[in-house]
Amino acid sequence: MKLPETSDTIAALATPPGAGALAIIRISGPAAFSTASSFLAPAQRDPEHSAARLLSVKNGPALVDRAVVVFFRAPASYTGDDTVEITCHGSPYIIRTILNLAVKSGARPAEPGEFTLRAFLNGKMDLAQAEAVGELIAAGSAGAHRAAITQAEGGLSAEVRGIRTALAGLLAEIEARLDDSYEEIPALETRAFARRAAAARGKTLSLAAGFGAGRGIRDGVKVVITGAPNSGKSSLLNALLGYDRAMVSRRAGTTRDTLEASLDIDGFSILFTDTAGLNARAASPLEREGIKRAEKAIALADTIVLVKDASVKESPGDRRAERETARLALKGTRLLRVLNKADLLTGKSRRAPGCLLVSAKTGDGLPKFKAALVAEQKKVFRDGAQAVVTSARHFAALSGAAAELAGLEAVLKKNRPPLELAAEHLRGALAALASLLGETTPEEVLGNIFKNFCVGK
Ligand SMILES: Nc1nc2c(ncn2[C@@H]2O[C@H](COP(=O)(O)OP(=O)(O)OP(=O)(O)O)[C@@H](O)[C@H]2O)c(=O)[nH]1
Ligand SMILES: [Mg+2]
Repeated sequence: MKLPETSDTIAALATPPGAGALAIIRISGPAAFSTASSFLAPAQRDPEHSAARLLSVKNGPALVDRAVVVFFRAPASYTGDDTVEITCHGSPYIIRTILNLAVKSGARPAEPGEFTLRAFLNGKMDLAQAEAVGELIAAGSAGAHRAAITQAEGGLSAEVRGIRTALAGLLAEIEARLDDSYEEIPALETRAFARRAAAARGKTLSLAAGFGAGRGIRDGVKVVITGAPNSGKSSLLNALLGYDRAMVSRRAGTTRDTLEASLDIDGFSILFTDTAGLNARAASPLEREGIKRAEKAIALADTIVLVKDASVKESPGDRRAERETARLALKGTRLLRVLNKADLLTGKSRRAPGCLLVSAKTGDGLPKFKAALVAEQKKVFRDGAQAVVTSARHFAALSGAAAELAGLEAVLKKNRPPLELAAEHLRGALAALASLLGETTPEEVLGNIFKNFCVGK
């Protein structure tokens, strides 16, 4: 995808479409002031920077609206170019008229994310920060918001820059020796050098490791509830939600289709999927189809909750569910084993180390279970991380850098390490980090990032 032209003037509605009390229209680019002035009265020849003015919007002689207008002079604006923000009444007719007036006097309708793209290209923010703007708007939970605002404020970028500074220092030391044909500089202290490289790799890996939980923080943690028929999966979902979302019955094979429901637990968004019990002897085609859907859901889960009935001995169904889960789950999927129906336990209670004991009926054990569902997400924040990696692009860049650094460490272990090769690995790691910050990112990738933004941002 080609990036849009950046030297012209763009206009767009920044607030959601439809009627509202107020709407904000943004115009940005070299001709933003003259474009806006062409339909504002009194005329604003030399508008004051960042001051709000109540002005008339005129379509020829006709009054369209009275609007609050703020002029931001480059570079002190969101985009870095001259920008005008018009707060008008939120009538679709007024909005359309103002946008038409702007286009008539030379602006063009903005593409999605184009204001933020310009902010990035003008150096107002790096790419990780620009991406965080989109995430901030989309954030639907306290956790997603916290990750996004930290990244927008430059938290992730600062960590990455810290690693980069360390690597640039290492590279300078090697390059000095490569250039030193008279061998005036003492030989490289390989051990100390390798220790510093290892420290940088450690930091890179620990940032990347946050991605497992970070993706769940941003998009919601996908939790799939599975287990043998009748173990109480649907009852457990209902108990967690606090209302009767799923049908429950004494008969095995009640749930057929997968059923989704979301819940906010401690500021993290959890997307539950209740599924048909994994029944080896599924009698009807409907139940078999349900199991197929359950299997699909399991393969997409971040966390699998495997429910067993605590009131009976472990059944072949339980064992089958264990096997199927192990077979279907992707590597890295978290497995939480839950023993349900704790209220029915008698003296000879079923022992199951590593299982959470709960009762969907009485609610016993549910607080602990809920805490376990968000434990990984909570840990990321608790570890004092300044930044959480929530984007696959950032994860890939960090993993790439870490791989180069692993290569560097292998080179340094050699007897008389070849410095050219060490420098190559360092350059590779630096390039990966630069791509995260958007310094070397190809247009194609930029285009893909910004096209997912809303128009007007
Ligand atoms: N005493 C007790 N009964 C429970 C508990 N949880 C579920 N049940 C009962 O167990 C039976 C099965 O519950 P469901 O929630 O339908 O079980 P399920 O695993 O969704 O079953 P399928 O959808 O058929 O696979 C119902 O009669 C529930 O009332 C519990 O914690 N305690
Ligand atoms: Mg069910």
